[in-house]
Amino acid sequence: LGEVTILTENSINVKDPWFPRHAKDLDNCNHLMTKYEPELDMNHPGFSDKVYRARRKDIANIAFNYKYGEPIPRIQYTKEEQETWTAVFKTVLDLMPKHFCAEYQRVFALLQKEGIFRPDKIPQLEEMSEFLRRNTGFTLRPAAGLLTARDFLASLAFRVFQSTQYVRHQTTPFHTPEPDCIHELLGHMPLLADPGFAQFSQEIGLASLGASDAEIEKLSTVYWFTVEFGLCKENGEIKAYGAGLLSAYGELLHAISEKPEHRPFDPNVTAVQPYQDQEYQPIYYVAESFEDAKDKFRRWVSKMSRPFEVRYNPHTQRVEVLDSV
Ligand code: NLE
Ligand code: FE2
Repeated sequence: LGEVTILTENSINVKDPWFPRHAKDLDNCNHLMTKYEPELDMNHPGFSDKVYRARRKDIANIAFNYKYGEPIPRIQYTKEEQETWTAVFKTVLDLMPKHFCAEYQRVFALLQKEGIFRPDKIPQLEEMSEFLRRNTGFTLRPAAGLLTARDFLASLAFRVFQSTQYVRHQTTPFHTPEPDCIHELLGHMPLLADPGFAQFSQEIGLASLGASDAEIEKLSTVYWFTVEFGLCKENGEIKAYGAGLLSAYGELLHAISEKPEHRPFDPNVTAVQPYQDQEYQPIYYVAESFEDAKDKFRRWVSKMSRPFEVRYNPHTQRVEVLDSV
């Protein structure tokens, strides 16, 4: 008989789990969830659109072939794709002054000033990656679609954000259940250039390295109710900071209306709140501020069961594993 390895019920070697130790190892962290693929999901607006499906395949191949350190290939977006961008961009301009958090608005103005955010042109991931690097050290990698939570969260530990590069189907400009580059660019990118938010994102990522499947589930639930659908207070008013709200105008208006429930963000409670990703959320969690969310998150994460601690070294882009705690 061969060697005996100790496995948890989820096939993770608890003594010595594999996880990426260097940003280069993210070349192996691109496992996809298949539930939203236009090829497989009959309800996808692109299911019966052959041209759209072929386009998605071509763009997905860029992500499959991508290797650490390479520039992200540019995409020639079509006229239809640019029009979809323009439509969403205009709704952001309308809603932003009243409903988006201040940190978002600050970076948005900077992106406009640098000519990266314009109503008539989808930004290239490479230029956005360069912008983020200059602001918080975050960089982008192209992703072919919705990744597994484990792979996606791991990349955040290295201040790497895995971003899709295709555009949602033109028949559904104002809401899509799956990520697309409009959601990534208008929803996620401005806040990834904010230092406090970037750090919060990285801390979720660091907590996920070598975590059990049950813990990954909790971390991705916290991620869902904060980074994707979070609300926060600002001078007594409720503002949106979750990317899934900033890029989808229907859901944003729903989130700040009287219809859904607003609960205070508390990782102990939020982490076990079931969620669905097909329709608008019935519950949103409201943070006092990013600082407060970070503090609460740190206190909660320190109670996780992982038998070691990790630290990111930005000089080497390596995660160092510290001795058992
Ligand atoms: N519903 C968002 C949008 O339409 O932009 C995307 C959410 C991805 C988790
Ligand atoms: Fe997202």
